[in-house]
Amino acid sequence: MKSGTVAVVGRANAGKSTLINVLVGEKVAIVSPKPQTTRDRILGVLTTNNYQIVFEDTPGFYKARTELNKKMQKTARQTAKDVDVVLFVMDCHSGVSDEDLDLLKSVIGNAPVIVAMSKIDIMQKENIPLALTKIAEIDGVSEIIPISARKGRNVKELTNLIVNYLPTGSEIFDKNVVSDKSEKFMIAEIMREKILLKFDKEIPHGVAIVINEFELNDSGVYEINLDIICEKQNHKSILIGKQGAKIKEVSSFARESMEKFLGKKVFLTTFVKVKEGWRDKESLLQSYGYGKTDEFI
Ligand SMILES: Nc1nc2c(ncn2[C@@H]2O[C@H](COP(=O)(O)OP(=O)(O)OP(=O)(O)O)[C@@H](O)[C@H]2O)c(=O)[nH]1
Ligand SMILES: [Mg+2]
Repeated sequence: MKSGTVAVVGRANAGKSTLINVLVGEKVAIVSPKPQTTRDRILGVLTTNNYQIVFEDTPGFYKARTELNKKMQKTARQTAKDVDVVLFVMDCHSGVSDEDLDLLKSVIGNAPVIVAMSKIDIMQKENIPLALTKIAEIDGVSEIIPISARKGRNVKELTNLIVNYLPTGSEIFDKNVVSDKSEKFMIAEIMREKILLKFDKEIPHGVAIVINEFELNDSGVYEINLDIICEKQNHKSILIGKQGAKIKEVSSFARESMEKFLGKKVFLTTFVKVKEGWRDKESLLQSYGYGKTDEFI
């Protein structure tokens, strides 16, 4: 039996969470077309009779501005340190930039580094060899593999590559475990995912979700009550929309996903609240679950 941990790192929006969901075969992390979707380290676990791989999803590398951004960057950097393998996801569909290569160099350390060139389904075939060459020139890269999580291309091959680099050992998690996160966490994330999909990026980047109630009642229905915290009064008006139309629409969209995820009916109530500048306030960041700064040093 082989088992070990794999840090999945790369630029924001490279396709890390999409890839982990496909590798694990279940949705463990939310996905959106907007950069900075993932805010926490999320484990996705793949177990077979021969191996267990613990994938650690991370927030994508992005210019840090707010305290929340800085925490996210630390989470990613820290995760890349203490693992058996680093899986660097690089979206090469519009070419490989010097910045991509610098980021790649910055994660090269003791653990083997596998580069997954993502989104090859939207990449011009003739550009693949040049991208491969540029990456291969970086010292310390163990493997390079072009993949498409969306089309499932080379996903099995990537899994096999990873297994080659894992140490022999017993399972870290019980074989039925697919994630380290609770259902309650995923419910909050699903709400955030729908807000990411329905609003321009300034709004979702300033949103945090607080679950006040998450209970299965006697009739087998989940009663969920949550607050959508936003940063400004005008964001609140946008989130609510004319006569509450927007919040109704996004809540019903989220409820459907929550029902699918929980396999039960959901009764969802949502409130929009303003907490000015919460992304720069340590106490609020902590109360919304974004960890102490020094935890990640
Ligand atoms: N065409 C194509 N799009 C993809 C593929 N994988 C992911 N995407 C899209 O890329 C966007 C970003 O995907 P995510 O998985 O959220 O990216 P991420 O790297 O986790 O992003 P952050 O959490 O913000 O760092 C989404 O719109 C995905 O649907 C792929 O293989 N092909
Ligand atoms: Mg992500």
